[in-house]
Amino acid sequence: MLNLVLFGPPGAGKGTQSNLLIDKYNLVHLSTGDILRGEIAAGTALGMKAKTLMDRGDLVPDEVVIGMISSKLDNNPTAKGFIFDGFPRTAAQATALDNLLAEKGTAISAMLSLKVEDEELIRRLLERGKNSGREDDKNEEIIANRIQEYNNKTAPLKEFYAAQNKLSEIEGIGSISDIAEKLNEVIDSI
Ligand code: B4P
Repeated sequence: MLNLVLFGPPGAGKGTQSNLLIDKYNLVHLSTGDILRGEIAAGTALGMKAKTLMDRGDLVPDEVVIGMISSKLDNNPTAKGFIFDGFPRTAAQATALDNLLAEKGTAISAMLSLKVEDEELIRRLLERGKNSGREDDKNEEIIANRIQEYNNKTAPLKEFYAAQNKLSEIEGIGSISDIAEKLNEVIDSI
């Protein structure tokens, strides 16, 4: 199986690049952000609880997102592989993911980490916020909180995957197709 973690700060292009990779490599896309926004749109209890946190730019509790990923893995028994987009975001999530995949006799193949400077992240997210309807894209203070959550809780996961020899860092500034090409090169070398 080919199991990829697409990693990077908010607005780095994880969702954008995942959409290109799923077609090329025939993988199942698991975006915890998209799954949570689906719960909000459906008005579930989980969605309502997550909305307050997401609108502030805070992370949703580990047990919630780990449970969501666990059931998505169970629901896709014949997948050729997965792209984890926006997951894991904490050390507890990374350990849980390793355990869930080990139970299925597989593992993460690589972490692809997109590097983008803060000013460009803020520019992209405010631009998206003009049309996305996402509360967390609308104001700079909330975007700054998302970047801080990333730096405090998520960025250290690079070390977790580097220790397993699975980390590749890719420049995330440039055209979407140029970045996709660089990701393809790394994946083809796995
Ligand atoms: P996510 O949905 O994961 O969103 P993201 O970090 O905003 O986005 P991404 O990096 O995918 O950006 P995109 O490609 O869209 O998270 C949202 C919230 O959900 C979190 O804050 C948290 O509250 C919660 N959550 C999700 N997962 C969680 C977890 N595991 N644990 C706890 N909480 C969790 O790109 C952004 C914009 O840039 C787009 O408009 C795109 O068009 C543009 N863009 C992309 N590439 C570009 C390029 N090369 N050049 C110019 N623009 C580009």
